[in-house]
Amino acid sequence: MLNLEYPLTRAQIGSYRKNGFICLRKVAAASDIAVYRPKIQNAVAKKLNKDSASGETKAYGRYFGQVTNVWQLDAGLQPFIFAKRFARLAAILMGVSGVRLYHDQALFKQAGGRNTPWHQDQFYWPLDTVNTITLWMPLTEAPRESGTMSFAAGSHHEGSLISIAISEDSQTRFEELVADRKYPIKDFSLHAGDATFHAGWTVHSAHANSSDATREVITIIYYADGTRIMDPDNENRKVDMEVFHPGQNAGEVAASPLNPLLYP
Ligand SMILES: O=C(O)CCC(=O)C(=O)O
Repeated sequence: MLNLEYPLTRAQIGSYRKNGFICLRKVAAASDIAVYRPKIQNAVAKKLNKDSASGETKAYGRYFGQVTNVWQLDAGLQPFIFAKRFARLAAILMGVSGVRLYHDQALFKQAGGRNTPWHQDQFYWPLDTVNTITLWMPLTEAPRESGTMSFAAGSHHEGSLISIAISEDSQTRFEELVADRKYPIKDFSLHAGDATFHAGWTVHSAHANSSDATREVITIIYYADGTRIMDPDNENRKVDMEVFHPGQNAGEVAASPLNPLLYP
């Protein structure tokens, strides 16, 4: 199923561009989840155990366990992370002819895990484009109370709204901004294999996990092929440039070996 095209209507594409997010059902089949979920779980368990044994702390540990680029930890995950079915959706929703992988992230929020504060992703990314998008897909049933995402509709049109990293401060400041600007807030209950897509500048957060199971999610982040690396103007962007575009410099087309062309 990963090579089959997912049909998108004009209305869905229009809705994504207007609102800065969309929820699509059955983006991955139950059979795909059955194959790749255990591999993602293994990658997460190995990496998080290793990090806690070495005393390494994760920046987002308060909100979720985060493991980046699972495709590098297990080559058996490449068919899933590199799936043309997913990358094509990213390209069509953004209206670009090709997309590259920025990185993937497994985001496992444990039962009882707190809400993910409001933020804008692109604050972290040294990418000189508005054409960035994240696929966020649960690997299990994901009712709202397990920690699904909330989106501020239309907020992506403004670009950077507050230059701030994800924190209790970003929660307070974006909460005020969302209320002031009266952005409608939308969230979804998802099934395994459903996905939301959101733009890099869409203001978003995620609910706390008040269920009794870990919220298992894989995200895949894409950007338009041909995008250049900007001069990193904050420490996060500098680190991301070094980690996700190794050996590359500002001004170059972002296309390191970690950024394969996934579509077309
Ligand atoms: O999964 C979460 O709790 C937050 C994820 C997020 O903010 C993102 O993928 O952009």
